[in-house]
Amino acid sequence: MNPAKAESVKSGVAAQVEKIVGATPVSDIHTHLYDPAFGDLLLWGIDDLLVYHYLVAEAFRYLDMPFETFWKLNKPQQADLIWDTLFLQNSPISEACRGVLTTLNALGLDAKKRDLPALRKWFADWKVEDYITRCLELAGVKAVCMTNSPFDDSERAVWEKGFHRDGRFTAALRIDPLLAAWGDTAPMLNGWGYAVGVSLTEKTIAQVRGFLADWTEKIQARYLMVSLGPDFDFPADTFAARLLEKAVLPHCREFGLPMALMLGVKRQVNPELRLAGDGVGASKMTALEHLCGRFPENKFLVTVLARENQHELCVLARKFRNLHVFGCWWFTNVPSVMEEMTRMRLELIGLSVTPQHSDARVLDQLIYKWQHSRRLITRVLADKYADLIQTGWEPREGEIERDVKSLFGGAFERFCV
Ligand code: RAT
Ligand code: ZN
Repeated sequence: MNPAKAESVKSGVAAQVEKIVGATPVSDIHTHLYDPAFGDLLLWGIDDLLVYHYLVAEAFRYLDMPFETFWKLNKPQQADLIWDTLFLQNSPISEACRGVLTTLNALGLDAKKRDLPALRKWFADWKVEDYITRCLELAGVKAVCMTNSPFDDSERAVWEKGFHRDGRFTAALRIDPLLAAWGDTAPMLNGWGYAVGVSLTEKTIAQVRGFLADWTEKIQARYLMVSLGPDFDFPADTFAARLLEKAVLPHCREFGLPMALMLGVKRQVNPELRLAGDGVGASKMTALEHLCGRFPENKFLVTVLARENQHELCVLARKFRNLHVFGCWWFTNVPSVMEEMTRMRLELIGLSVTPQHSDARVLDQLIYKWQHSRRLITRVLADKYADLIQTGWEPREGEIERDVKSLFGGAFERFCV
């Protein structure tokens, strides 16, 4: 192909990629959103957008008030303070601040007036059912997977009572306390009728499996999930490693479900920040190597928090087909790191990856998380196709559509079956 022709094919393909990425609905495989039947647990609206823990952490970069004073404020007061600190006293440059503005803009609101009371008034007129549909539409999201913890009292009560499911919200069974704090969790299981002891006898393991089976069925879990700290190792003589091996992975095999491992979170580095107080540390990727190698019948959905673990994760995915890499999680969900990760993943494992999940905690965040991600994925994909065009290969429109569908949920679905 002569250079002029190549350039024109590249720009044609770039336009197609932009159109297709914009129009392809995504299945958001990890969020902290809830089916509307959970009532107030589903967060939405301007105050919840502003008190998002990503913004709380950023506001304390500037505030000098004691943490306790902040936590004593009610939600609108906290939101006022964050708005003032991060949007008025300083320009809202960070990714989480920018996200609020992207969201408001997409909703047709004029944030540059800097009129928080007017924004509040606009949100107050919405009914949650309509607002869910509006946000999903604007975000181009067809389904969201919740994070469902039987260890959360308010959430458990709703499941136990039973409710009519909204088909757009699927479930994932989150089991952090089981693996990370067995000493505290065993008495809870006892209280719920599962006769476990602290030591992991056969009987206790059977009871833990009974608990997992009951909750998997109750919530119709699509997968199980846990976040683990940088110190997690496997094999190891720890409750986490032994429970994973003896109870959780056999359960996943029995039910044909993947196990999601979210690796590298250092919980409560600064407890005074509460939910905003977690940090990051590099994980031992050999633990994952051993898990994938020792349990070929298990499927592992994996995201890692530390930037320095990303390359090793991609290389492991080249070795183990029971490993599916997903998402730019939390501190990696910023354009500079996401760009690097997305390029690296496509270069090392092609389209057999789910490049992003939203991790939205507030419904409206779906809008910005997916607008920002789509923009970045468009750029990276168009670049990758341009490299192919340089070789004389020409991607066809139907092929681009197929590829984008894979990235937006298709590859995940195929991995799960
Ligand atoms: O990104 C977040 O909102 C974090 O607080 C975590 O919830 C993390 O995503 C997790 O699932 O542990
Ligand atoms: Zn999360």
